[in-house]
Amino acid sequence: MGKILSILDPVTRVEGHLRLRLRTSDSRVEQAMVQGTMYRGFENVLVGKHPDDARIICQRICGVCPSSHGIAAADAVERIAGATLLPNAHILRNLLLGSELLHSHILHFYHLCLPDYLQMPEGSPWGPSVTLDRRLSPETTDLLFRHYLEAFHQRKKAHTIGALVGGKMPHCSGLALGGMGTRLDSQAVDRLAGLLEELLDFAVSTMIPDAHTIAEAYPDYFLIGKGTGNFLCFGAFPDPATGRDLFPAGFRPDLPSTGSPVLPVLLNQVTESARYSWFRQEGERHPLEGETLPEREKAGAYSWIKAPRYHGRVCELGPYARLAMLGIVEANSSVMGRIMARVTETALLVKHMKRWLEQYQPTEPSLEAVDPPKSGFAVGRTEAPRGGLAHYVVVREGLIERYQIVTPTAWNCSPRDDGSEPGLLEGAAEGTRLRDEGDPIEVLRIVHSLDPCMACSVH
Ligand code: NFE
Ligand code: MG
Repeated sequence: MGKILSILDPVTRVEGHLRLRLRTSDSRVEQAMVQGTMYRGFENVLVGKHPDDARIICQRICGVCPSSHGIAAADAVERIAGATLLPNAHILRNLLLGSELLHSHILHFYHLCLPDYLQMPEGSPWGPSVTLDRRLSPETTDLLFRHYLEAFHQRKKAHTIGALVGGKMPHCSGLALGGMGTRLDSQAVDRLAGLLEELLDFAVSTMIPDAHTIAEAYPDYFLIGKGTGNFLCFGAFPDPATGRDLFPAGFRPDLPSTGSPVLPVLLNQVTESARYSWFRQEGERHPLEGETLPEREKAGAYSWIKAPRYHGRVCELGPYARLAMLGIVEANSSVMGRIMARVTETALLVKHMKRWLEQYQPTEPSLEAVDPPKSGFAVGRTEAPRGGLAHYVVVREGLIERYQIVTPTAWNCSPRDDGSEPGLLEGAAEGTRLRDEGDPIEVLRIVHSLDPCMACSVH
């Protein structure tokens, strides 16, 4: 059989603009090219701005993970200033970030991913439905569709937590240099406790069982869409008393090799390559020396996403990577492995959010104002819903001189690097066997398992 080139554009049920070029041969994906097709330029917008503006401007990178960007931006500037946070500030930021992960994970599982497996109702906004490889009975389909609708209400609860803690949602106003400008009164604490209880119940009694239902019907997807086995986490959710992160930073290479250790991660070992990106750049660059020089006509380039690598390795970031740092998963990732990791993390996180809320002291402050730094550099980091997020910031004479952002979707959906090594999603798709070369549902399921946010990736 000859070679077939298919172009999926736009890939739907992802945030932002993703084009996928597939070359298939003998019912296999021979080559996959993931393209971020929109340029945004936030890194250049930030140059020359006051360092305290970064936490506001960066939240506009995305409506799904604005608090992650705000926290990473604040963290970078606070590190330059040498600031430490009060326990209440850690608690409020953990609740803010946690609400974002909960909202995003429910959105992803029910509204972005489930329609790959479920026959949806005919007509707008559901149809046309996926037609290939549907394995669920009509009764199960009805049940999961009812949960699909219920999930909208659960997402609202997660957003309400973000609004109570951050002042508004999305793009919260409460994040301040040195902590949080918001405070919770006892009424707000009670309301948050109730919302968290309801979300825990939904995660445990509905979301996890629904994911098991899909996994039992599609067990072959534990072998489809495998990553490189290299996992990276930047760390987030510090304990208010000890500072120890719930999701620790780390690098776990070569899973599932036995005894693969969690190695310390050094953010200054990250490089970005732009050989196949529409940017003018010679060789690999450390983000603290990175530039954003768009060049749309560059020969051979095919994406607005740069290609981040750690020690030259193609790494996977996100819920699966976070559980790998905790030793909860020990195997390589896959389509179904990622889906199960995301729902597992949802329940785990709500339990810790309940605990942090109990530690909140309403009479204690949550902010110790910090003078914006005049000069210095630092890497701000956190764990966004889709994985580790790093903001590399240089300040000189009181203004931002350089701002480089490396997002989780840039790691997961990067183009090829200087060595022409495919990005994580590209590699996960290549080699996949297809039932129907004209309708590559397997690839769509691989894409969605990584929950791409192209808006973030092209920032
Ligand atoms: Ni736009 Fe984001 C998350 C970040 S993805 S959603 O999660 O950063 O790269
Ligand atoms: Mg960048």
